[in-house]
Amino acid sequence: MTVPNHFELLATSGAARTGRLTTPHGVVRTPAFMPVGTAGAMKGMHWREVRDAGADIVLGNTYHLMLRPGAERIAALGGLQRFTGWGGPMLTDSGGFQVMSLSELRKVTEKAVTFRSHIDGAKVELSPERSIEVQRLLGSDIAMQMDECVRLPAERADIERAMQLSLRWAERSKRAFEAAPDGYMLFGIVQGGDVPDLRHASAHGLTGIGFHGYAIGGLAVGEPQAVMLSMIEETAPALPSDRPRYLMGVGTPEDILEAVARGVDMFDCVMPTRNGRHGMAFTRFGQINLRNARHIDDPRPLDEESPWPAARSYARAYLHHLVRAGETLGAMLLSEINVAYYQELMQGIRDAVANGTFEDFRTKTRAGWARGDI
Ligand code: PRF
Repeated sequence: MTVPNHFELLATSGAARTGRLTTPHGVVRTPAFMPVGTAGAMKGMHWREVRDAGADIVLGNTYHLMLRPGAERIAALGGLQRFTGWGGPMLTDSGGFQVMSLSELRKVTEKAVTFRSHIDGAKVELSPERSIEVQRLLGSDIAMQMDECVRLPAERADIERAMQLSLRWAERSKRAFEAAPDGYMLFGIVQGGDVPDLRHASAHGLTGIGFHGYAIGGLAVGEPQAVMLSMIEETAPALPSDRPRYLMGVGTPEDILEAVARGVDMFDCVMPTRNGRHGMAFTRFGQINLRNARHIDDPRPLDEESPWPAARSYARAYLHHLVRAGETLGAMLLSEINVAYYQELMQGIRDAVANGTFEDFRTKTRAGWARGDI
């Protein structure tokens, strides 16, 4: 059975693309950056600010939400969009990746992963079928297949075993998803580490199964940026050009710009909010560490030309003070400033691709970051 396509490609500029992805809870403009609201909240931000910053879609996590408050409970309360008040499109990650990074005593078998909850130590089993069921209960607009991601560097044999297991889990995920209502989507995930032929085999296998969109997983897991970019170059052209491509867990503004240049349409990362909580600001002039003593008497805003009010109004001296004093407001302001900067970047990318001037935008944006904060 063919999988309906909810993605419309609007324009390309080189390998860069811009398009629209229509979900049950609204339209997503691509290239899109999804801020991460792991446990049903954007840390340090109101949903209103996330929306005003320009985000069309946010990411939630199966792993966290199934453990607390529980998928069946969220379903009874009207689904994740209603439960949280976000209301808009949501993509959920499938859980396997979070099990590997957060929980103890994990065991991977053909059938499922078993692990102990990082919250209360309870033993939990997560299979590809249960992951799809949880994501359906959450009401996720875009569900992800369960996969196994191997950290790099790794042996080819280990990368290959995890890639093949992920392909078998992709088939089971697709079968489990088949009864989903119209408009809801399931994405497959390419694995294969830093080995080109394994990347090709994974992309080919997933395309044969057929998904609404395709993610590139298993990158930004310890390899140099050049390896990540060359793996994207191997993988993106092997995926159907009429479907969205999503690079999971990436990254810095530079990573995003370079991945767009290689044909990627969607991204997620904790970086804008997490780094914001640690006193870092993302700007057109690169990253600025507000903890640094050089800001203590600086009356200038972070960027007087920013479209985001907090980035052009608060003095660097004040942000420095808030960060040093450990004030909650410092983390909140830097989180909104960073999420807004990421969205400003994505809007700039979308406009440039639509105008056919992406190369020029890429050069100028990189020059701004390289110029640094002066
Ligand atoms: N798989 C899943 N989620 C992920 C990844 C992956 O490979 C990554 C790797 N960067 C981040 N999040 N399911």
